[in-house]
Amino acid sequence: MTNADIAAAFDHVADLLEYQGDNVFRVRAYRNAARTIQALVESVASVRTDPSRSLTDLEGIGGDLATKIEALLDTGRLPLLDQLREQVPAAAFDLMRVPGLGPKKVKLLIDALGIDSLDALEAACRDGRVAGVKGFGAKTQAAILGNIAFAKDPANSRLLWHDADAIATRLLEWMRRCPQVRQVEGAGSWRRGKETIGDLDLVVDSTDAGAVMNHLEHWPDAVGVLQRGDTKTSIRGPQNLQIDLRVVAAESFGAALQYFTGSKEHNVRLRSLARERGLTINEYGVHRLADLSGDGPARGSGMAGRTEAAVYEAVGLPWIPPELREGRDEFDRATSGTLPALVELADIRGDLHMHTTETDGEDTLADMARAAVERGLEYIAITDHGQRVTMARGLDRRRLLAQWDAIDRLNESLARDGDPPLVVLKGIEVDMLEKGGLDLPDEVLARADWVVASLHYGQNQPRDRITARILEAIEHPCVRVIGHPTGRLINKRPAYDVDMEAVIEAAARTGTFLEINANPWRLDLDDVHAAAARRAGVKLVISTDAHSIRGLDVMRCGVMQARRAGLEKADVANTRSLAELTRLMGRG
Ligand code: DGT
Ligand code: CA
Ligand code: CA
Ligand code: ZN
Repeated sequence: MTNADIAAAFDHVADLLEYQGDNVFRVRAYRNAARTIQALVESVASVRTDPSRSLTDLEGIGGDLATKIEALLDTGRLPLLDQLREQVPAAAFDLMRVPGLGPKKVKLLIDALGIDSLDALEAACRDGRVAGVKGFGAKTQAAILGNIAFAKDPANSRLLWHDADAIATRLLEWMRRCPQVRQVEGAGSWRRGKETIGDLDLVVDSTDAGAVMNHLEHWPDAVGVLQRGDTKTSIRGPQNLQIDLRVVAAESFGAALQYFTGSKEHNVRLRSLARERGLTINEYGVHRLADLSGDGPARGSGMAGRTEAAVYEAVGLPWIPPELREGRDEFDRATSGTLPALVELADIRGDLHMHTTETDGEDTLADMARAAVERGLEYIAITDHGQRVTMARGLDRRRLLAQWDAIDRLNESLARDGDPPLVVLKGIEVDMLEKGGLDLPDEVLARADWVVASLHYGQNQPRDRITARILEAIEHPCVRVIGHPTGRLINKRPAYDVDMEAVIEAAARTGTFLEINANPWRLDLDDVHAAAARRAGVKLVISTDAHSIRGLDVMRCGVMQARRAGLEKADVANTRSLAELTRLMGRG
């Protein structure tokens, strides 16, 4: 049982309790516990076995939940979950995977129409029965139909990069402990930093494939062996992730790493470039076509293969960063010598979107500031929600001004002994209202250091309405950045319908920034849109949208998405010092 498995079990309990109409506090306790465990860096099992610690030290874990975690660790089962599964119709869980259908709505549908599967729900939408259920209507029915397609698409069941990365990091550490492993690297979509991962690919340099494959199969987190050959094996790891391992000789390691990093589209282009030069590339190396016998290239007999750089060099190219290997414009840029120097985590100097306990954050203003100092940030903006977000106790004028007073005092105390280690900007995340306009008055926004405008409500409106709302915010003189501009949640909710070309054009014209939200579920703008924004001259801001201290640590996910977009340091506004950023905002 990994942290993710335990978190999933608690989330499942929360869903089923909510379905049954159980006490909201009990439901919330399970959800909070799931969140805590999901975000924990160390494994719950190691906290439990550490004699100096207790599971109940973890935020939101009391005695009862600790007992349940122990049961899960010991037996892999949770009796409460088994009971609930018997009480709640099996289809309920499938139906809850449809974006926008929470436990309560699912119960209404099951009770009213006897729906017993996703297909049955789809049929009930098509013949208009859903629209007749109390609380639903024709519009909701149409939205559900669209979202069923989303839930059924296998593209929406891939693992988040952030989750796969946690697994990859542990696995690489384990593999490096194998004496027969000379080099090991992760490849595939994980290395390219794609936002979701289908399976994890590892390439190992060793002369003893058998020993290496045995070592992998004995990884404590391995769940089972899927198939095994002479030099490759596939196992199932945590969270149902498939792991593919290939073992090659040292002279082929670079070629194999290049090949299995992909993407397929990139490799196809690379091979056709090679052919134009009378060469051929495969996972063993680069060969001259003229040298080939009828049997194809002999393993390891090629002209390059030991390193990736040598493989690219053999076709007259510089080494191309994995994040760019999607078969887009990377070959044009490589041949013309204009490959970008990609932005790095270390370039980031500030974080301009985060929440506190004043709204839906878990940590206080002072705690967030302290955590930012610990992470070496030079400035942060506190951007709690505006009043429209009632679910998060959004700030009205009075509470916002009180928070800004608190920020003034905090900055004074940070600066008391000379140069402040951190400057806290007085910010706000305003909501773009359904009917247009923002949820706080202009005279208040004019006093902010930093305004993020986001669209959280009315996401089902038609394209022209959504676009008009966002354009209006972009034109607003106080709005500095558009937060998570498409609103998508990976695997959970599709983007709203927006004319991104118009948004980018307006952002470029007005000097408004666009956000790359670093939350692993969002990563919005995505790589393609962020690249388009850069081409149009828009500056991006990479922000964590942290709702807790540990939420600050997802910055690297946002930087990865920015790298996939080909962004350089200069394209990202929060790589600048605060003084430079202020100038860039046209306020210096
Ligand atoms: P994923 O696992 O769906 O997230 O995506 P990838 O890119 O990791 O794909 P995967 O695991 O199927 O294969 C890893 C890399 O190996 C892929 O990016 C390119 C290379 N590769 C695998 N199969 C083929 C193939 O049939 N043709 C070519 N050209 N390359 C392949
Ligand atoms: Ca893969
Ligand atoms: Ca694979
Ligand atoms: Zn936010």
